Amino acid sequence: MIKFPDDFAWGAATSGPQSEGNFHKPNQNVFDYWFEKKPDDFYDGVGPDEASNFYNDYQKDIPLMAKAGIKALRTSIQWTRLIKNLDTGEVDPDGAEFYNNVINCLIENGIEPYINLFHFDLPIQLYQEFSGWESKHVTDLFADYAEKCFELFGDRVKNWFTFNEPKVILDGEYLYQFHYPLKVDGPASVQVAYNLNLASAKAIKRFRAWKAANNSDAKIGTILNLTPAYPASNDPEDVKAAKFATMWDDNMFLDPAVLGHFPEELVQILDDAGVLFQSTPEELKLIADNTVDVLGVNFYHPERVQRPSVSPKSLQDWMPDIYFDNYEMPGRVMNVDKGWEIYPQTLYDIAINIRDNYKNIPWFVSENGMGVSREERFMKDGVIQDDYRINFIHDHLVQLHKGIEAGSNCHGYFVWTAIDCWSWKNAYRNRYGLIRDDIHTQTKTLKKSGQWYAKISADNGF
Ligand code: BGP
Repeated sequence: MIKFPDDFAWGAATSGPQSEGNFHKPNQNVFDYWFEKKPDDFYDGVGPDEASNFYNDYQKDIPLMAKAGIKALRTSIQWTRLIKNLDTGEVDPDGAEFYNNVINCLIENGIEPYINLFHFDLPIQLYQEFSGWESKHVTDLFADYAEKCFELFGDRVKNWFTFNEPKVILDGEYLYQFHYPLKVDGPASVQVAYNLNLASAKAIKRFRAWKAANNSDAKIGTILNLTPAYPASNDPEDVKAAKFATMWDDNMFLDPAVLGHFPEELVQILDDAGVLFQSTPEELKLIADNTVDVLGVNFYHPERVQRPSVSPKSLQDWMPDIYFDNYEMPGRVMNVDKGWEIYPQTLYDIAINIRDNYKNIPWFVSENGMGVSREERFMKDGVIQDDYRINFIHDHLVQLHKGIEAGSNCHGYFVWTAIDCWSWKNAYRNRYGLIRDDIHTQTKTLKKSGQWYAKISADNGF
């Protein structure tokens, strides 16, 4: 039997914009705005308006999550729901009441709230007025909003997170056009990466001040999607390409968050290319002084990399992928629906990397899961028979356990996701939940994986 540490958190993750639905929300985020303008950009023309109706259903949904063995839920507060006036920071009383109710309901059901402050959902107004994360002013507005959250909910929330997957903001919004504003601007993506690190550090600084004044024992962290790049061969050119990909994809956020500084080699490359971010010594000190207590790691698939096929383009066209090409490893195991490789061993490699190179900081798997389309195919007697998901989670947990046995300081595993939820451009194409949501009737039922998860959570292993 594989046993996890006694205090191991068996959790699940979701986010405000993907679960709540837009009921009574005073402001629009970039996705709400984009959907209103171009609904056809979204799978089946389905937007975030209803999502999984958590806003109306949380009192039913949360006990169901408890039934699936979920003892900690990571979700996010929506900036556009909590803050009514984005210029003055005035709180919306309905928004505050909703999050108070959700947090209380989680605690009453024995579920520890893990609260994240930003899950891709920039208020559109801040994009229109200030160009969003391109602006340092927005980093101050974010810190103001974060502080409001600590004040309102900090008496009960012990685990806070500043951002979910900041790297995806670069990819989606500034490089590969899958999130609004759908720009292609490599140099801007470098500044945005820096500003997101700065925003996180500013929020952490406010948190520490709030914590000291309130005698709190809460912790704060950030959530990164780590996709360590494996080189196609031992050839130095492939190894160099993989090294750059890991620095760009992972270390640009991981190093400042945990070590307090940007990777020197990456800074040099960006400087040589003439695209280094604008920084000040005061900001760099702020980042150095405000590293995280804990790290959340989202993991879905590894990255396979080889040397770039074309020589670097002119500086005007600077894009991070001029230094590497992605490559599909022959014989790889695939999740065909998602187009993602399945390679659980990476979780072990991540565990060892954190142990050896990142101060063995406390961390947890903040997302891991399997998205499958048309899951009704697997319905039998009203229950989705998702053995593929059980196998996926099982195999990742085996590798994670190996990492813990080797001394890595991992204290939890959160499945993406609790209840099938709306996914950005993909809407409901791929389902990830331990609990099925019939979106036509908003009926929610445990899948076979939910029943299995309840057992491993109760047994603290399998
Ligand atoms: C992560 C996000 C989640 C979730 C998940 C699944 O990157 O943090 O919000 O959506 O990926 O990916 P997708 O929904 O694109 O299938």
